[in-house]
Amino acid sequence: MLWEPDKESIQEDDLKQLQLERLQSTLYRVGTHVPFYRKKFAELRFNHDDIRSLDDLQRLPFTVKQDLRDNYPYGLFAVPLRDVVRVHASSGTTGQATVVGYTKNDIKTWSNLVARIIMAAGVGSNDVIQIAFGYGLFTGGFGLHYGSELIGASVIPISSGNTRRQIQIMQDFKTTALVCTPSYALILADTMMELGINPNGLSLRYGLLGAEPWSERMRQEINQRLGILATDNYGLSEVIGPGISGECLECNGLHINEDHFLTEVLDPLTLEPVPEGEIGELVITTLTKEAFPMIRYRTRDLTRILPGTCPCGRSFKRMERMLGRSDDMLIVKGVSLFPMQIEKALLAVEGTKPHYQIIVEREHHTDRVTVLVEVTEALFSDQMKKQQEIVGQIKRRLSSELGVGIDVKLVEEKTLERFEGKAKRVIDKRSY
Ligand code: DLL
Repeated sequence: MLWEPDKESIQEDDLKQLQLERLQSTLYRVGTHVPFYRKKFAELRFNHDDIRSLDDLQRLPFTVKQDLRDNYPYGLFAVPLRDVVRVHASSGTTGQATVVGYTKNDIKTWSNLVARIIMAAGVGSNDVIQIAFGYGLFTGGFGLHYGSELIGASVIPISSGNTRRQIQIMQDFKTTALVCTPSYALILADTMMELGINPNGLSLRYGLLGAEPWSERMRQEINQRLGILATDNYGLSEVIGPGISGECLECNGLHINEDHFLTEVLDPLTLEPVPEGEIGELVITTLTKEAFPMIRYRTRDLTRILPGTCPCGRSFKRMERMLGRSDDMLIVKGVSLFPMQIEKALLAVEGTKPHYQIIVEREHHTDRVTVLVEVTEALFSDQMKKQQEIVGQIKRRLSSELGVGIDVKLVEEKTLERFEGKAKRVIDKRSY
């Protein structure tokens, strides 16, 4: 089902025209109301009227996270604070927090976009949606909440944490759709097992998972263990929060809400567009936001645009599930690799669990990577020989897929840290 069928199946020419008009008005808005952009445009001798085609986008400056920090808290807002009805912020774990704002219209737009994502994931007005994302400055809880209410579903705003209570509520309130991070979905599955609760006895049917990278193998495990159909959805607070892109039931890439966001995939080093279909950094320009428009925001997230059309009827192009962030890229003996590639290789070996940690250390100017991975109880208590065999298998797979040697250690189930929000996979012990 499509939430806005006309808009979600728009023809390419109409979409391009709409994007151009919306881009022109966004540029007018920021050029007039945001000193940061006014200054940048003046430096480039750029006037918002200069945009004649979407290709002219490449003349525009980039916006990066540091620009948000430098303009903390409200410097990049394009409306006076009296028109702002909501503020969210990023946690600031890697630096100063960044603040974003929404007008009444922005909240409407946002709810609508999230409603599209929810419907694309198979969920509708008859569903009971349990939102286990944090409510607060993080955009996950409120973003999914407003979209869920808009489609007329019954919403349980339980927020994150308290896993046993989550399960109790799931049983009592007959939750049909779960909203959380993929890693938290696995914590729920583990806890159900500990409590002797069979997920098939619950009413759960769908999982709308996002906010962190995960692999196809992890999806299969979640689907199988919780008896659900899990889909991926993507977003970031600087751009709007959730609602930028999401998978339909084909589970083959995330449809981008292209009538509201212009996307580019660029080489993170040269900042030139990568050839069609190749992996690069996603750069997003908002087309309809009022309070906090973003021009060419460098997400640092790496993906590629998938070729072809989707049988679901949506005409919006699809991005592949995120490979990781360019900041998370590890360089080991000159080879660049991403945590997601490691996850893929690990989970392809029988007996491994989707709980792992990547430890990076620096020895004699070279990065050394050790992967700790949980394995099934049976395997862990098995003979040394069997364990060595598995380690060998994983190492061979990592080395053939990544082209570099990585140390592997098997650990007992439930020994690695669990996360109620986004999982932290990489522990970087390098001192620069
Ligand atoms: O995580 C927004 C969100 C909430 C998306 C709920 C989906 C569901 P931030 O906290 O600003 O916003 O973090 C954004 O998280 O740049 C990605 O690196 C990562 N991320 C978000 N969704 C996905 C995903 C929210 N589906 C950052 N796959 C982004 C991989 C994701 N990474």
